[in-house]
Amino acid sequence: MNLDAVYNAILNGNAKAATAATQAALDAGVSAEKILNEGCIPAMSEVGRLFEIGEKFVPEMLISARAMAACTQILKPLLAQEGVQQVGTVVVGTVAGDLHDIGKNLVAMMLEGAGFKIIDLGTDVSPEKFVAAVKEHKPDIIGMSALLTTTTKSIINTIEALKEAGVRNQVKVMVGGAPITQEFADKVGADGFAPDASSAARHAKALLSV
Ligand code: B12
Repeated sequence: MNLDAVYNAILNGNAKAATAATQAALDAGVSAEKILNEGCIPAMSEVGRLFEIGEKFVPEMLISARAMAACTQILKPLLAQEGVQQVGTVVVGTVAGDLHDIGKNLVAMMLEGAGFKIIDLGTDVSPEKFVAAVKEHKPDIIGMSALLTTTTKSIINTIEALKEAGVRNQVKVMVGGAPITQEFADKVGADGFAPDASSAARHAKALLSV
């Protein structure tokens, strides 16, 4: 089945049409993962490209993001496998100064599907808040998301704060988001990087050898 209807509805920021098209694709037997990877995510990438060349503006990005969120609400229970054994705890959050949460939410969703317990701190999460969450929840991994070149600095600040609080060696650090690369992850001393949500889940399991 062609996922153009899902793609176009998200691109045009039409949440109602996006949910209807997602439901229609599911009814036609298309897997949730395929709808996400071949309909929803490419649409958001195109929104970004159009923004970059000045053909879309912030309010339009926002309504596309809302349409995407409406689709992922439908897909979430289907992506999270039922009855999977808990393999670890992950604290996730978008770093300080950054409000982008679509990618972070997808990563959380896929990790949950892979059997991780998720503690989602939301967006604009300060280094102090990450540190407090590590102390409180004793997670196996923290996953930091950054979408702006300017907020990649917040990842560095957070890793620094974890060191200062003496908890850096108690937790694995994973980083991701559009401007993040393996090279950046290595440079800042993160334990892991993944370019997308499915590989994030695989990588998280590998980090814990589960
Ligand atoms: C939607 C969007 C918005 C929405 C966000 C809504 C929301 N609830 O998230 C709104 C309108 C609010 C917004 C605002 C802004 N945005 Co914006 N936005 C985007 C856009 C179009 C899509 C992002 C997205 O959701 N992508 C889809 C998801 C699925 O992909 P993803 O986030 O990359 O996540 C995947 C991977 O990176 C990875 N991943 C993500 N996080 C993590 C974490 C871990 C641990 C791991 C392992 C993996 C991982 O897995 C994810 C799933 O596969 C991008 C363009 C783009 N191509 O990225 C611009 C973009 C990120 N925005 C940009 C800008 C400039 C802004 C603003 C500054 C605009 C303005 N002038 O106000 C503000 C900043 C607000 C702020 N302080 O954060 C620029 C950033 C440029 C830069 N290099 O710094 C971009 C790249 C657009 C562009 N091409 O210029 N934006």
